[in-house]
Amino acid sequence: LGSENIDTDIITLPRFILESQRMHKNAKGDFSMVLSALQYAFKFISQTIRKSELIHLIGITGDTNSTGDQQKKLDVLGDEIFINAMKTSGIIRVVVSEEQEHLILLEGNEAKYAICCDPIDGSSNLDAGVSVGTIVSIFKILPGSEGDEKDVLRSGTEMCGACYAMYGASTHLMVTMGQGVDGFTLDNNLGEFILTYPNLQIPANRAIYSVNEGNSPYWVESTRSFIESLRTHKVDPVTGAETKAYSARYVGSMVADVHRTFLYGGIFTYPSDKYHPNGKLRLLYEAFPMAMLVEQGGGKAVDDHGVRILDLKPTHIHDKTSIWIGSPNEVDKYLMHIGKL
Ligand code: AHM
Ligand code: MG
Repeated sequence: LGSENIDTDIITLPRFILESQRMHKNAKGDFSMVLSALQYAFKFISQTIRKSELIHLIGITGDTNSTGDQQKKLDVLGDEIFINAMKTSGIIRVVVSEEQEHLILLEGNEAKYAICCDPIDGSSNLDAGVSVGTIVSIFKILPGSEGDEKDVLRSGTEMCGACYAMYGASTHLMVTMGQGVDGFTLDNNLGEFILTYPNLQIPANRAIYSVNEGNSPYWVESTRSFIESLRTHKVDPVTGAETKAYSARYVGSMVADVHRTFLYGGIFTYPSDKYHPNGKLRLLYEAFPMAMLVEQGGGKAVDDHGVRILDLKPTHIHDKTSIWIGSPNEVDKYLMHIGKL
């Protein structure tokens, strides 16, 4: 590239945060401090994952986490990096992490925000170098609270923001503060996230479905028949018009599968089945943040019964839910199939 091709007026995440803050007259800059701590965590985890093989961090530790999964060394490290980064904010008092059985109170910080996170989601893919990510939901601490479970055991509609970072060929960061979704790409040389997807909108339709089809013998009938209908080549009996069967795509990292769905359209699901009666994904730090981001981008997210994900309310910090998420028209097809539309 000649120097004349270099864009010298890029929007970095700090600039974006400052400009958004100026547009909101009452903003005190608190949310900026939260985002700044988060982006530091994402950069640190991104760097650590990229050099993991070289510094022998792949492989299992032998311990299990709160939900019984085997922990990877990188899971442990990602969790540590994340929690320490939240301490630097000064205003995040509560942290819920997939890797910690109990909620963490950051006593030295003011009781203003609560963060729920999956520090490294999709970690079964790590040793193969396949994309993983960090998923985060953000709540404001309730008035009068010094920080405890009731600050996060709330409906998804009460979140004030959500984001995920995906550590793929590049590191992407998708953020919502409740007014649309903006996407950033990490420039490793500058060490900054650069605005690359302003006001991201999910395509309204796309013939792609994403599910672990290996679980199909254990699905309930409505899930089985719906996925079957997507796989069917259809011919209109009157017009003869043909509709091709959907394509299947499944990475096995929720962040990567939802990110692709966000950019290309389609539907991603982890439904309930015989062995996962409430699905597999966690409400507070997997389903909620992804549902808020996708809704803010014009998409939809519901559970097996057609209930809007953001209207659910956890009773325990590690609760799970089934989820159907993606393009509005694709999720509507599922809702029609189960008679909820
Ligand atoms: P993890 O948080 O332990 O990594 O598990 C969550 C992951 C999701 O990223 C992904 O959608 C799902 O598990 C894949 O599960 P499966 O291997 O059963 O298809
Ligand atoms: Mg996870």
